[in-house]
Amino acid sequence: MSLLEEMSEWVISGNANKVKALVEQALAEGVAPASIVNEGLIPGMTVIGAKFKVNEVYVPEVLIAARAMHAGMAVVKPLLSVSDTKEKGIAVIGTVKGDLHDIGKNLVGMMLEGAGYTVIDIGIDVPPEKFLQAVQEHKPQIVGLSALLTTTMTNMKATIELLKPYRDQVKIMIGGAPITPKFADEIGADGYAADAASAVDCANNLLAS
Ligand code: B12
Repeated sequence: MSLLEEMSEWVISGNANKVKALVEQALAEGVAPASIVNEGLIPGMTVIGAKFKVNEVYVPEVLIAARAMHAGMAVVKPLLSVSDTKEKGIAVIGTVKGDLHDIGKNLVGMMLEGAGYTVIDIGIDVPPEKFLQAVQEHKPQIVGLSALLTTTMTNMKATIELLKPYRDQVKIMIGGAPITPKFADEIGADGYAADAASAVDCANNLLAS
């Protein structure tokens, strides 16, 4: 098994120390930082995403794998030039106003990051105006809105309405336990995904469309 394949395996099994050590070893052996990310770290998260989608692994395993990936990223990130990674685009994500649930949103962020997106997480209880501000500041291609409460779902609609002037530049995807594809349609979102791995597919599809 090559060093990069071994790195992927340790991401999958969530061993942050091993991943960090292998990244350091790879750098010492002259492996390009971009190869470490694109051929070592991201493939590991991709496997975890696929397994999560079919219930072969669950939330804790995804969180542990993401932590291992981050341990490797922390070493290699300062050495990457912007053009080095297979940058997919910028995604701004947040949980809508009134809603404090962030476990699902964080998973979505990690999976997007694992898939090569630059993720700007603007947190929980985010009012529509703050999403607007983030769109103006970061110029993302994707905005992801999360809501876990039936009472806060309506704030997704308010956010989408406020982002109307930017709809030709940004695709909006939504998710959270109470969200349905029908609701996404009704409020004019571009996409919906039921879980974090599907969120990556959704973002990729939206950017390809
Ligand atoms: C953990 C939890 C909490 C924690 C949150 C901790 C945290 N840091 O997030 C705490 C204790 C703080 C909490 C508080 C409350 N909670 Co709560 N909570 C839950 C619980 C048990 C799990 C949610 C969770 O994390 N699931 C795991 C993650 C991985 O799943 P997920 O969030 O659905 O996310 C996945 C997908 O939905 C999707 N996704 C999520 N976001 C996005 C975004 C995008 C863009 C995309 C594409 C996809 C996507 O991908 C994710 C990963 O696969 C749920 C029950 C449940 N089964 O959902 C109740 C639940 C959501 N809570 C509920 C309630 C009522 C509350 C409170 C009002 C309780 C109270 N009386 O105080 C408060 C509200 C606080 C607030 N203002 O937000 C209700 C909501 C009922 C409703 N229909 O509105 C639920 C359903 C429990 C219940 N059966 O009554 N809660």
